[in-house]
Amino acid sequence: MVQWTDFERATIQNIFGKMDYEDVGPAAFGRCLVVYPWTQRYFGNFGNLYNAAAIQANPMVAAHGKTVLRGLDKAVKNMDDIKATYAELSVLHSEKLHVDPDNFRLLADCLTIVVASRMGSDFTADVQAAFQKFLAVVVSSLGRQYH
Ligand code: HNI
Repeated sequence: MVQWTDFERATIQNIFGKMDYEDVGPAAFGRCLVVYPWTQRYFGNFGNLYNAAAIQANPMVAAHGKTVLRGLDKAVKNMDDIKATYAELSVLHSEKLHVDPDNFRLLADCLTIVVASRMGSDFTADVQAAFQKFLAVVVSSLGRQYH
């Protein structure tokens, strides 16, 4: 079971409490599709993903970016049992969507970059440490039902 310090808890709540999902979700997911183009293979029904401009303008990308953040919201609200919270979502990504679990980390890294860019100098090393720890637990929990 993961232990969280008061600082880590407060930092995660604060980041997500202030986050503009409409901005950060599409930006992070879109960035992942651009930087790691093989992740596009799971979104064959999303229409035009031809280049970075098309990806950032694609409404399905924007909608899915927000869906991912709403998924992360569940982990924020259940920080003491992220593993159980994500059991079903892990099965979905593994058995139904067949998403390579290595990709979870790539999306998490893109999210870190977008959050850092939005927070500017407030994204201190301590804040980054808490955020990356949270995302590492998310990534590990999402990969849990793979075998
Ligand atoms: Ni992911 C659907 C959460 C990473 C491919 N994904 C979802 C849904 C949530 C979700 C929530 C909606 C489930 C439902 O409909 O019941 N995904 C998350 C989270 C992460 C993540 C929290 C990591 C931080 N997903 C990824 C990655 C990929 C991915 C890295 C592929 C590269 N996800 C999918 C696909 C779907 C999906 C594909 C179905 C999309 C659709 O609309 O059909």
